[in-house]
Amino acid sequence: LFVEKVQNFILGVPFNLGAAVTGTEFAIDYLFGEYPELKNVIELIEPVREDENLFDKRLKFVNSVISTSKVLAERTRELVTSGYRPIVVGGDHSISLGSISGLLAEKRDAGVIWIDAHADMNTADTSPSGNIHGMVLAALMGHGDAKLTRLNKGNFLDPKKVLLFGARDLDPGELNFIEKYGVNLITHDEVLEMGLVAALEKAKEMLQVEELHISFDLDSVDPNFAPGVSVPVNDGFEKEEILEIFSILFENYKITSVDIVELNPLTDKDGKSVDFVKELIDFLDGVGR
Ligand code: EXY
Ligand code: MN
Ligand code: MN
Ligand code: MN
Repeated sequence: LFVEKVQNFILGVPFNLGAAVTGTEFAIDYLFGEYPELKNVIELIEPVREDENLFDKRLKFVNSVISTSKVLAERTRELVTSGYRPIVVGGDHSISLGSISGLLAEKRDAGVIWIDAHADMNTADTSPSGNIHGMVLAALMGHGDAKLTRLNKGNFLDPKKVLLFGARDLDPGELNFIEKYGVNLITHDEVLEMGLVAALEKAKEMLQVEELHISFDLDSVDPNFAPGVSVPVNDGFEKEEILEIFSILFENYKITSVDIVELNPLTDKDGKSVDFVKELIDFLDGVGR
């Protein structure tokens, strides 16, 4: 059986305005500084700074978030159409509005596994911060402010094709959303109870799709092992567990695309986080052939 060999194509998106804290805009420079060889393999998507004259505290930097995601969506779609597997390295999690919108334009039935301490499922009405990186998954499912939801032109994610994996800090509005729309959820506590392999078996039962996008937020890792993130939460996965999760997902699904987001150089210690991002890129490079 000829197995289609998908070639990875890495995009770097130095962006922080979805997080409204500084740091993730320097993540790609940080990565290049530690690993200069990556300069030859990562194509940059430059952030687009828009006038935020009507600065909306409920949707911080929404114009820049949308404009940057539009550029990323077009490039992601081009790469998927040309048979590549885009690996999108951020930058804060709001950029997934671009990567996943671009994917869905081409692969309408793809599912999404959201490996994250958070759900990123707030709307402008429920968000405690107004930071759009905490709203992006709700928007991709068609919920929230029209400025965010209209980007993927009605190609909304079906909640049944979304799985939150490893969540350990959910807001009340997000819990309501998960209940109301039937979003699949396996919390970090459940993973601890069941064990990782059993949890991934459950994930396979919940997420009945052929093609899968992995949206990996570095804050899903325990901050002791990856402190370099914008919104750290105690406890979390070990780095080896993340590699095991990726391995099993590649066995169980056709992985169309991957996000690796929220690397923040300003909070990293001894290069722990940037080293893990490199380890993950090397893993993907091996499996992508
Ligand atoms: N749930 C909180 C909020 O909506 O502001 C924190 C979100 C953090 C988002 C990071 C990217 O995962
Ligand atoms: Mn996130
Ligand atoms: Mn997070
Ligand atoms: Mn743990």
